[in-house]
Amino acid sequence: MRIENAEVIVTSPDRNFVTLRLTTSDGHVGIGDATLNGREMAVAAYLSEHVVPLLINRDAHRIEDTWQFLYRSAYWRRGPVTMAAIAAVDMALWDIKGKAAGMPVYQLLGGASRNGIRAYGHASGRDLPELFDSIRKHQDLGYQAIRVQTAVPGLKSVYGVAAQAQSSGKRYDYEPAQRAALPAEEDWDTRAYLKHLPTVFEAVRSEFGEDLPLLHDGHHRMTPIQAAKLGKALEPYDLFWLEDCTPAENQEALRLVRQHTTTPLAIGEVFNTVWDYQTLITEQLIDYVRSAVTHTGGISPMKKILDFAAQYQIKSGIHGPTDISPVGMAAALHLDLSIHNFGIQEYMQHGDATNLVFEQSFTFVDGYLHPGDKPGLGVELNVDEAGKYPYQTAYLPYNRLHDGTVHDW
Ligand code: EZ4
Ligand code: CO
Repeated sequence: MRIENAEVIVTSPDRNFVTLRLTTSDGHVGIGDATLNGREMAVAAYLSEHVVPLLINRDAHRIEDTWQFLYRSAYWRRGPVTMAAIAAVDMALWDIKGKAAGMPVYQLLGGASRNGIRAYGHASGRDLPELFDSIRKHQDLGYQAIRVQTAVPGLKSVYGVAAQAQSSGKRYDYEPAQRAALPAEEDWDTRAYLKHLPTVFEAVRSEFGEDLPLLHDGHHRMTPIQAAKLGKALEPYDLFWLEDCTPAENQEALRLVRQHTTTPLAIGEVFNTVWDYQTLITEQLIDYVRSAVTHTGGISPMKKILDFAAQYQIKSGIHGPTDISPVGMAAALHLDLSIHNFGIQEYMQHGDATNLVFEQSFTFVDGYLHPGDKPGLGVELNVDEAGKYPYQTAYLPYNRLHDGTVHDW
């Protein structure tokens, strides 16, 4: 089974997506997600200029060999652009293998280890009534675990809070990079945030009770000692996890955080290889691995990272914002269903236009996702529909402190 054709398709239904589409000599079509939010065209060029020519005539069954070839033959290793490009190839080859075998990918990974995949959704609000309303809306959609993000008094706009105004006047859902020629500037004040956030969790617990699993994302904005302080302050509210509390490049930072708090820690959405987790996993400094399959080289290396993590009782919390396409989401779901150390899956729902471009067979019922039983990944790209939405320049926002210093967003 030879790879006969490889195409890179960039489409922008609700936001930009990069998809690799492979066709084999016997007519199987496989797709993989290569979307890197705000840097999409770099991955598209990496694929079309440097990877596509290497794929033609390769044996489509040799997933591991192709992965090692693309990783090692480039000489230059790691990095989000490279690893997203390799991820797309890996996913597309798993999709093809599943179709050739007549099995969903999770069966090829060892079969189901559970009946369904518990997902968490993103609730947010500028004030408590808006936040409570958002939590209730997510519960109505079936979510049984909820991430809580709120505005901070004195700050104009903060990551994770929906319905803030953006320059175009359109609703800004914080998550798609904004379609504009330049990135939006937001403001930040860690002291104000640390003071405010525990009061929000106090209010949410008294409104919704002690049973609802709650999560929070610090989005890399704290120093280790600030993160330690927040982890301690949130202990009474029994979080499922505190995510990305410090900039993730410095693994040693988590030692200090860990010494001070029993709030479970999740990290890694900006990571792209197992090496980014080496200290975190072997020293048991985290509880959940946050990588996206799309940004970590695909299903093959992600399974290895999660198997490594399992030896240390660390579980999965695979990244699933809307900048992961439905293809990358399906890849995550096949892994989630098959591995033993599944923790939780992030699931933000895509918009209607995206759902027409990517025909999906995964389901979300009563808070639980399932990848479905179609052979392969179970997502098909509608090329005609994709063609209606050309790429649009879009950037993620960035932060400045009150004195004008650039800060982590
Ligand atoms: O900001 O994926 O946990 N989810 C997140 C996401 C990230 C986006 C950046 O592209 O932190 O919302
Ligand atoms: Co996050």
